[in-house]
Amino acid sequence: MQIRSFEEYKNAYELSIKEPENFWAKIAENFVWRKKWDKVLDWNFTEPKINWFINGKLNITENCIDRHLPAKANDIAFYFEENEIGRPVKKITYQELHDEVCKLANVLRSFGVTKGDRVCIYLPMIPEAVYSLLACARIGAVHSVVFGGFSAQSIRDRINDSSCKVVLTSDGAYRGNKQIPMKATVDEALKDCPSVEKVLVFKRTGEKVNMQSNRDLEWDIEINKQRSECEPEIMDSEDPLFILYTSGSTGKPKGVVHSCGGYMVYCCYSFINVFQYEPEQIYWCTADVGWITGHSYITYGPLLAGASSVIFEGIPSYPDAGRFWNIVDKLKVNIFYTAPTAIRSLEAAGLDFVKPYNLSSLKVLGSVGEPINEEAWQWYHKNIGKEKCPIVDTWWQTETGGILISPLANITKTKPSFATLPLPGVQPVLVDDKGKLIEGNGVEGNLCIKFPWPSIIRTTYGDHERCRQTYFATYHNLYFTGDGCKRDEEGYYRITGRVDDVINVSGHRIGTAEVESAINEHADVVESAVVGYPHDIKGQGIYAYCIVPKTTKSQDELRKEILNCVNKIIGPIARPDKIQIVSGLPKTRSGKIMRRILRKVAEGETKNLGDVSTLLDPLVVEEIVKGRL
Ligand code: 7RM
Repeated sequence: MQIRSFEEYKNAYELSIKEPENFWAKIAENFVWRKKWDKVLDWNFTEPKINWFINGKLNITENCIDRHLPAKANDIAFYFEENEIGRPVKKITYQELHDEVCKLANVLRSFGVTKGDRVCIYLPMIPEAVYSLLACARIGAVHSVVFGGFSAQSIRDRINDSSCKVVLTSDGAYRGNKQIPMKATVDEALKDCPSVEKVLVFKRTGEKVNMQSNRDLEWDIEINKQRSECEPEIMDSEDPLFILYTSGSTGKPKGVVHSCGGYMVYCCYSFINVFQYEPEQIYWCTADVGWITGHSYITYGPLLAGASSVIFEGIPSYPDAGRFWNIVDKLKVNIFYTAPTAIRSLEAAGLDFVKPYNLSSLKVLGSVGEPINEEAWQWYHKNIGKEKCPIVDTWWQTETGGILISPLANITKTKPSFATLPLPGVQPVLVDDKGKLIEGNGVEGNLCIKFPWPSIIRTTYGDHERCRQTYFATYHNLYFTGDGCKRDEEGYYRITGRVDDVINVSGHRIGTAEVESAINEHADVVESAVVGYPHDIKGQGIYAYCIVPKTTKSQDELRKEILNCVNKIIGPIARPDKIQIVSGLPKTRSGKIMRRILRKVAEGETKNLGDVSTLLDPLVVEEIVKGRL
């Protein structure tokens, strides 16, 4: 399964294109299947229908845990570093992981959760979050994790969209010097969630919470009633494993659905190859399980590979900007995987926060979530990797399930800000806006993938048509990523960012339409338009233009209220950085907002705004330029 040289990479790549079924069958043979598949792949991108390892039977947790026990029962699966500095690290062996996951799976079964039922997970970054995903997978329940930065209303929408039966949460969360309520937020969400029967509450902060009788139960009490053995549910390759909601250019977030077999195979294969993980190494991905990175490269990938990894509860800036490096030193981390936004903020804090720590254990550095600018790349390379660690700039998406374009550590020659080359089995193409293939090198276009890989999105929960529309209808017979991309003279790929109305704030995907509709909930706002603009630390910031024709409030008051609206409807992660009150928006005669102009103004451009001749009222632009923030 592991590629060891560039030569081997090229051979594997070639084989994966010529004989994809043989290629993936060979890799899939490394896993425990209760029944082998009859056929490797059946697909079309028109419906779309994508089936991998057809009629294969498995349980992913058996592959993540049980199969490692004979050799690794006492090896560390996770090191847990708490939010508070100076605490001893908590070690969780594979045997302990097995026992905890089984007990929790049995609790879920005792609640009447069975194969196919949906379970919502809203937890801080603690080992119980990882146990929760695995406990669901153990019994064939479909997990739907909601990131802790989302509001009660967002939780409610997600729970209702997939009618979750159970919610797994905690009393509160520690995040830096803040204590954040979790259960209270869930209570608020559940005021209108008829499908929810039980809520299991983990005690983390010890804060007082309301417990509704017959619905809410204490984690420890329930766990202690259960045995630490739990027969895994036998799943079909194409049974859903999880739903994860993600934002797009229109409407409410979509529930991206991944299935068991293909996801397992690709997750493990990509983890081992991109990071070149070697037994005994310590791996740390700083993501949150609320995002796809936390699913694929904190939970499933590393466990499938039998790795030892770090779970960190806190944030990079607490108690100071040296925290990441303190942990790397303390735990002798070998592979470190984080987001460009974190790198930029730690760079801004200065080298005094890096110098005290011994980072010589580091062998490989990773980046994910957004384009990494050259300056951040160089800083990371020089000051963290001491110019001896390759940086794997990993491009992928919630919908792709795993890393698609990335260097393989120490194998692929890296190039700052390039995700470099596709993994075996991945066939990227660039197309122009009409869908015409752009061939050759030294070109730029919309990034599509023309052949399925095992962990490709299967559907969007409850609405297959939306999946087709969003990803497979833009360009015939291609999966469309929504990203723009360059292919340089060497054939290396460089992702330039979204070409749709999605903004990437600190690596978090936010739909401008969603923010607009949250802002429009404010009684005095009649219309708004939201765009992204370059932000030194976050990558992109959120710039909102709001029309507020009649109001008795001051601009400051309005801004505060608009922020509260977004906070309440989506959550703090979607709060605009800038809010400009305007009297009109630049529209074409057919009523379309010209976002191109708004983006330019938000970027700070005041003169070359392009063609404004189709505008209904060109004076609007003058006003906007004058009032820009
Ligand atoms: C893993 C994740 C996906 C979007 C994607 C891109 C952007 C992610 C990179 C990147 C440039 C990268 N999933 N993106 N990784 N852009 N270089 N290495 O982030 O679904 O939350 O976001 O993120 O725009 O489409 S995600």
